[in-house]
Amino acid sequence: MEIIKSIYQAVLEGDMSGAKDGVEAALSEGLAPDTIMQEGLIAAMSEVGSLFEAGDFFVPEMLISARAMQAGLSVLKPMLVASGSKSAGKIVIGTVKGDLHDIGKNLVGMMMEGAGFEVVDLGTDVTPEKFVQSVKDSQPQIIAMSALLTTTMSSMGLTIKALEAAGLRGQVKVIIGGAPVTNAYAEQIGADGFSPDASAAARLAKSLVA
Ligand code: B1M
Repeated sequence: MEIIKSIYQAVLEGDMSGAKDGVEAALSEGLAPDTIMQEGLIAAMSEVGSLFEAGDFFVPEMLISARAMQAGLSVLKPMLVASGSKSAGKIVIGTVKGDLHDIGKNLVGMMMEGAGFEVVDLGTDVTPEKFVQSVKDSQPQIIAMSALLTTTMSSMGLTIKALEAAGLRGQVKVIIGGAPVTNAYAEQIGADGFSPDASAAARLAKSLVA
């Protein structure tokens, strides 16, 4: 599809207005938001990752591609979030300490909102202490943590330990995700669940509060 190709290209080139206009055009052509997201935005970001690994892209290029992707996503957000008014529960979400990647986390937050959850977004570089404090302040049913770096994943386990130490582990479910995270890792650190993508994360959250 021509329009999907142009969105893909805009993200690859870090063209924010191209990505935004492309998504708007794709929606007016009647393409499904999920197709636009998966085949246009996410596919392009994964190509950016491959180019970075190959040494053809550097951090600045990765960053401007990420901004273009966010611009496209902001157009899709109302469609991804269109939901009923009754709250399914409250979720605190954040990217763990030392990690600044937030596109996947934002996508998970949007899908959670779409599934009817109230979402408290702590942003990026969230310390275990901040997650613990958020449980005291916001009383969520679920904490969702995202990590994109193998070097920051360990903060997920540390956060679970900090919740235990604060005597709060029993009152909140912990779910995790992000490119390097696996189900085996979730089991290893005692999380309540793992999901490989944002839609699966929303389904998992629903099942945990059912
Ligand atoms: Co970074 N980076 N980056 N980066 N970056 C990766 C992750 C990397 C794999 C690239 C590579 O080498 N191929 C690599 C990590 C290697 C590793 O640890 N194994 C890497 C590196 C090395 C780095 C730096 C160290 C580079 C440097 O400075 N030398 C640096 C670290 C900075 C830091 O965090 N402290 C860095 C910086 C950056 C930018 C700032 C430039 C930018 C981030 C901008 C931003 O997020 N605002 C960036 C980007 C864009 C990437 C890539 C290219 C794309 C990530 C992305 O947004 N993907 C990435 C390569 C790649 O992943 N292919 C890469 C799209 C997004 C939708 O997918 O986040 O995986 P993702 O989310 C998915 C699922 O994982 C899941 O749902 C989402 C989709 O449905 N999910 C969850 C995510 N979180 C979840 C939580 C859940 C459930 C599911 O909770 C329940």
